[in-house]
Amino acid sequence: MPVAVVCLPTYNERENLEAMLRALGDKGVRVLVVDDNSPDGTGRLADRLAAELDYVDVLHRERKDGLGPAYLAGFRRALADGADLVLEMDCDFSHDPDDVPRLVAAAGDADVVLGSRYVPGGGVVGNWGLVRRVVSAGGSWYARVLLGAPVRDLTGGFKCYRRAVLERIELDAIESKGYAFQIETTYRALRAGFRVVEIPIRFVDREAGGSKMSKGIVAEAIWKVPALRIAALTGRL
Ligand SMILES: Nc1nc2c(ncn2[C@@H]2O[C@H](COP(=O)(O)OP(=O)(O)OP(=O)(O)O)[C@@H](O)[C@H]2O)c(=O)[nH]1
Ligand SMILES: [Mg+2]
Repeated sequence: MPVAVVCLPTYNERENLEAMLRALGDKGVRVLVVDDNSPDGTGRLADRLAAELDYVDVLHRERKDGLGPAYLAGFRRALADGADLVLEMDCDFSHDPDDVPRLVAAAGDADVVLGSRYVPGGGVVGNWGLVRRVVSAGGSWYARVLLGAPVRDLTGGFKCYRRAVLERIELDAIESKGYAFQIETTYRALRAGFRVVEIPIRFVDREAGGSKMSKGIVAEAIWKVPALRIAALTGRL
């Protein structure tokens, strides 16, 4: 059995964390909570749960610094701890813990597995407004066209990487923080020749806790995508 570590970034997820950790308990994975010193005490709750649940570890960071840096810190820790597979997942139940074994299984045959909303069988469920839907679907379309990447869902954050991918894609060079982080990691994997597959997921809008989406995250993705393309065309990526 490969050692699979789910990196679970949290910022003010007190209402979701315990249920999420317990739901992951029978999935055959370890969980690494990466908390950015959440003002709501998520980090303390994570420590308490880690003391009880032997499959849970916690990485504390000093301040909120965006999803990308939190994931990079989590990836490095997971690799150092011997992970064969490293997963990304949100803590707000938008990603269904029951889908985790499907991502892990699909990694038997692929280097990167993307939980995808935009392949047949996938979708967005719940009360996402028109703006969120257009930003999400439009963002994936924009990135796919500009990068020429044969991937339908480039902005999703439910992913599974084989260890070799994270060892190869120059984590130190990644500065993206939001959606752009998801685009950049998948694009780097494709550029390095890794096999990327998409499996359908149903993405559910969060019910508890607040969104950390911001205009800055969208703006970063808008300029970062052409910047990535230029870096690739000029041999820097
Ligand atoms: N450690 C850390 N986690 C973060 C940060 N920003 C967001 N997260 C976590 O990353 C996951 C995804 O963030 P969300 O707020 O759900 O962002 P989103 O999914 O784009 O937006 P909504 O779900 O629509 O609100 C959640 O588990 C958040 O708690 C951050 O700066 N640091
Ligand atoms: Mg979310």
